[in-house]
Amino acid sequence: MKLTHGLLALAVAGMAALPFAGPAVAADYKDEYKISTVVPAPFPWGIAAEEWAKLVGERTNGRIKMKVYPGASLVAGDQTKELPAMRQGIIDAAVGSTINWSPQIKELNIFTMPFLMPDEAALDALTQGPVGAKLFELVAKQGVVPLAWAENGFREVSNSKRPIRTPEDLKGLKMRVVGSPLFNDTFTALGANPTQMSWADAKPALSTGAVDGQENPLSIFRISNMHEVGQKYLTLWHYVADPLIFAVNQRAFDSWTPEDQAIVRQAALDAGAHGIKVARTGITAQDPALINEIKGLGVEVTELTPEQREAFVAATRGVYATWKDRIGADLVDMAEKSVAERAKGN
Ligand code: X2X
Repeated sequence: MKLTHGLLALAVAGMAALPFAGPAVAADYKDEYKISTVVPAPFPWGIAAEEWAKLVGERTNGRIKMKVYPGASLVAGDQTKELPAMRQGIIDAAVGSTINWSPQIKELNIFTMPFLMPDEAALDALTQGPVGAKLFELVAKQGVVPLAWAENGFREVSNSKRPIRTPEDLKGLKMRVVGSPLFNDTFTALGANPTQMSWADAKPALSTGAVDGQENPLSIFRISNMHEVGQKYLTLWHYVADPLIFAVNQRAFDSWTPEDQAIVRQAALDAGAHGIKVARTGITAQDPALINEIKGLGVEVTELTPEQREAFVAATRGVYATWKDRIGADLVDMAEKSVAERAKGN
């Protein structure tokens, strides 16, 4: 059948009008949105990302399909390239550690400031307070939309040589660290020999003895079976913690309807709350199940007295002062105030 010019024009106009006929149609959407993480479920981090994908799928009736790609596989294992890759749209979304994004956003080093956050309430005071709001502004400037926080956790130190009870015990130990030169400065100040390497390289380096030790949350220590690669000594010193940020590439986010944007944001908040709960299970004196499990694997766990911990604080004060300037004294002051107010129970 031959269409007259008039009819054809009508048909074209009709097609062009379609996207404006109502909320953006699912046909505008990608078949799949890729979420990058470093570790998969059952790590609390992977659980948080899987929960996000699941809730988004359910609540959008499948309009938005998200899939988790762990192992930083979308950036060939180089976890410190995750944020730029998301900015460029090579990956659509991520649940990323502040450590891994700190090469691009120096202010995220705030969570790596040695002994700034004494407990979970302090960590919450930062992420949920003015510091967290400021950091989300900075993340947004990178061309990605930050949505919610989750948690990798307080990072404890382990090694294959001896128990660590004093800074002297770290002397000469080769330590694997990642993401930020602040880690190098901290471990150097403590007399150790730090080496930057990705998570993908960490376990092989520990198993061959190329490095003696590492630092990571207890969930990572346990689930990745660090005891099998010689990590016989573990010290609970809670010196830093890395929260996780849920974020989406700006163009991907903008392509969704406001309704779907709200669903994705709320799903991130809900998945983050769930992930934080999982991340905090079993790692305290009141609820030591995970610590006991690790002890049961033959790992010698050292819990520092407040005096012993103070020696590590003292040894890293110079690093703290240097990095306060680098991060920005205003932001660090704001963080210290948030932590202090939390301590007063405000
Ligand atoms: O590489 C690590 O140590 C890990 C898994 O904790 C992070 O990605 C920050």
